[in-house]
Amino acid sequence: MQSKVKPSKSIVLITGATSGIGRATAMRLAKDGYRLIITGRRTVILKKLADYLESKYKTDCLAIPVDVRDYSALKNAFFELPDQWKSIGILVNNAGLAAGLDTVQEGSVDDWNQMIDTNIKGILYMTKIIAPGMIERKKGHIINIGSIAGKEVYPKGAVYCATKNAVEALTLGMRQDFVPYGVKVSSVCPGAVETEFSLVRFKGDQERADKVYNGFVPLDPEDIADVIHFVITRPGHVNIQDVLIMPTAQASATIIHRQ
Ligand code: NDP
Ligand code: 8X3
Repeated sequence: MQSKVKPSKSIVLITGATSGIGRATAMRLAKDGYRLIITGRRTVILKKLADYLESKYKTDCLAIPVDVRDYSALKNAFFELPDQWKSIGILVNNAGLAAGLDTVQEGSVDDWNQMIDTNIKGILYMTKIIAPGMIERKKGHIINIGSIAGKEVYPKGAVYCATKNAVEALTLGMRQDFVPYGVKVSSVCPGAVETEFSLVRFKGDQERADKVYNGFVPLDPEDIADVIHFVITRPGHVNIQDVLIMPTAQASATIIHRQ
């Protein structure tokens, strides 16, 4: 039976913590005393963040540089965790990206593979590795970062939107699979958040990335971190299934009121 008591602070594993939403979530949760495992591919940035969080918030933080597309590397990293880090209570499947903005007829196969492998398979790999421990302990919470792009499809975004639609389906499927074990599953789905997202999408073209956020106030990654914090701090009997968070100036994937 689930408890009505607020959950105690468990170990939180955040993928893609070197930037944006993942980084802000690590900061928010470290401030609240959670022990963190943070991942990402950029080793130096990741380790710097872990050191910063440990010194500023006096909490334990383990940095694991790894690519979520590499299932063997993930298994090596997470099956060999030191004992004190094994009981992961919360998994935030955040690592993800859009690569390019193109029609299907003009899109790049490499971009498609990168998005599909990171945004879909990355979530599956991480969950397959981490969920069994939660199921065994009959306690845990998986938060998948979806998007408005998982609820709508916009021009030139077919493949990115398909991956985020897949995140919606995976969240619902995991919910069905894990419900007998008391493991919660939630999705947190933002509209436009100003992070490195557009810089990555446009492959380093800063001018093009800046234009995405021109003339309106986008969400900050901290806005999403606050929501994730809310979602994971509900009492045992409450599962927030899905949250859609938009900038006030954004009414849909394509309707943004710019001044
Ligand atoms: P950022 O580009 O700022 O951050 C993305 C993070 O994902 C980085 O830490 C990056 O780390 C990590 N990452 C990317 N690819 C991999 C990989 N193969 N293996 C491991 N880590 C990886 O973008 P956001 O913070 O905006 O994006 C976070 C999530 O939010 C994504 O899933 C995105 O789709 C989603 N989202 C973003 C929105 C926005 O408007 N910004 C809106 C809706 C959803 P590193 O490069 O070090 O590996
Ligand atoms: C990111 C938001 O609208 O750029 O998922 O696809 S959008």
